[in-house]
Amino acid sequence: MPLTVKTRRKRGTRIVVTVLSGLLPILLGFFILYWQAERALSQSTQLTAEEAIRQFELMLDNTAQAARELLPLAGQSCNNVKLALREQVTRRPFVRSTNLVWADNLYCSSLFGDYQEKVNAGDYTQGKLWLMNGNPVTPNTALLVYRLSEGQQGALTTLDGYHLSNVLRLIGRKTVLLLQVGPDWLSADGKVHEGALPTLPVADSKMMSSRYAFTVAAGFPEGETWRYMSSEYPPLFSLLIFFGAVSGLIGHVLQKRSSSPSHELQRALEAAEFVPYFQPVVHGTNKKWSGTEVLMRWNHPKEGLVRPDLFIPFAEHSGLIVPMTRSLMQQTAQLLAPVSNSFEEPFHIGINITASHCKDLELVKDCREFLGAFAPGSIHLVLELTERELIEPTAITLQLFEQLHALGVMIAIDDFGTGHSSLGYLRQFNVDFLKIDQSFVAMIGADALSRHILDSIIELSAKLDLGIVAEGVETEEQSAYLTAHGVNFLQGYLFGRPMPGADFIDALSHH
Ligand code: G
Ligand code: G
Ligand code: MN
Repeated sequence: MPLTVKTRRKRGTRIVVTVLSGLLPILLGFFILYWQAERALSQSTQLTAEEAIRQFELMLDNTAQAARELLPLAGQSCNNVKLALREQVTRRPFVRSTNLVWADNLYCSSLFGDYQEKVNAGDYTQGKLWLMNGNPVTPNTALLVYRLSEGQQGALTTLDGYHLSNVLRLIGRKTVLLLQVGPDWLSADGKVHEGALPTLPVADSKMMSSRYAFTVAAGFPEGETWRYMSSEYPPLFSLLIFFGAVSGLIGHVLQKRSSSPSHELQRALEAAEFVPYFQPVVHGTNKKWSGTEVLMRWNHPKEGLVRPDLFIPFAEHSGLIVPMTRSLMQQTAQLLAPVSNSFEEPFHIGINITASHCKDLELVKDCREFLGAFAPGSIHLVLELTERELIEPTAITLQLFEQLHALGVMIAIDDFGTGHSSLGYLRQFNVDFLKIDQSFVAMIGADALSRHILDSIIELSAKLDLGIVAEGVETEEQSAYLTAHGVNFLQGYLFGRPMPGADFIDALSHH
């Protein structure tokens, strides 16, 4: 079944597709927001690192200035210069101590005066900076030493780690900031660590000073991206969820539409998948072909040839039966019109019509076009209306049948005997033929009651002067019985099965 089974089979997939089409924009939007948050954070760490570098450079300028002023004094006796050393400490906010060096020997200090200590230039990065973890006076307190030397002369000025860690702490705020000098680095808690700078978990950025030999690292602790997103993006999240819901809904509706029977029928109609099959109707007397019934088939690309019982109800429900029948009539006219001059007497072409065709007068136009395709008088167009759904005699239907009658279109009541049409009904709609339902024909020779009904129908149609067609004739016995009882026309497998147009044209030339 091309229409019903498919929709059921796809139900699970449909839900999955709906959920996916809802989730996709949410996930996509989420990734974009995540990426945006990372960018914002890494911009922020870069700015912080730049600011920290600026601050450290200012402090080092201050410290370096002290060293520059003291350097010329190196070599003089400590007693002569120690006041000058202390003056720098007092005057310069970031200078904690000053020392003079002669021939790599620290011999005078602002703190102790005369003093003796070896100075090893290799301890200083690029000969200039040394981040120490305290000295004998203040062990375990960070200290940054600035070294200036020229020939035998040298000056060492120190910067208290307290200022450095203050910068790391205050500029950083939420950002983690680290200061690296040579093989050591300082954290905001004022501790000195050995080794390379660690990589910070989020938005790690490292920046070198262009003027002094130090590097600053800035970054965020683990999970900062999520924290940032949850504090900055709630309105965007609501928007995402809204988009997801809309997109899921659209996905749902689109699928429902594309898998709905009427959508599938519409597609098939546009793809010209509905084709006419032809079953011959023969004269009761000489068994010559007197006409044909046009039967719709759906040439489905996957399911193969589909019988009309399986899709006509959907077509009626969606209103597509009207354009589908129109297409069937056009194809029939195209096939049969070229051979219509070989018809010795008007050839009966039966088209099945449902009650939904009779809601307006469009059918008149279709019939006029159909008849116009044939040589005048070469055919009779017979509209077959099933007795199972009777047409209500409204103003519009009566007008419709009047106009059809005027066009010369004939009316047959199909499946006669299975419904309950009255004599008045047959008259009102100007009926020309009764088609006896095949269930009665099948009972010939088997069931006395059915045969009785059959006989009554034949008798009735003779009295009303209606033509009579017997359907579903399969055996010689049935054929003989019907002919003997004066049935005008016979239709059934005994004379021909429904066949494609080309086969029908071919068979027609042999009759
Ligand atoms: O030949 P077959 O088995 O296809 O016919 C099955 C049923 O479908 C019959 O009741 C027949 O009247 C109906 N049918 C066949 N073709 C058409 C058509 O073009 N329009 C309508 N409304 N019914 C059709
Ligand atoms: O309802 P309507 O009469 O339009 O439909 C004709 C239906 O009867 C079609 O489905 C057609 O294929 C079928 N049919 C035609 N001739 C025979 C026949 O001899 N035996 C049987 N069983 N079905 C037939
Ligand atoms: Mn029919």
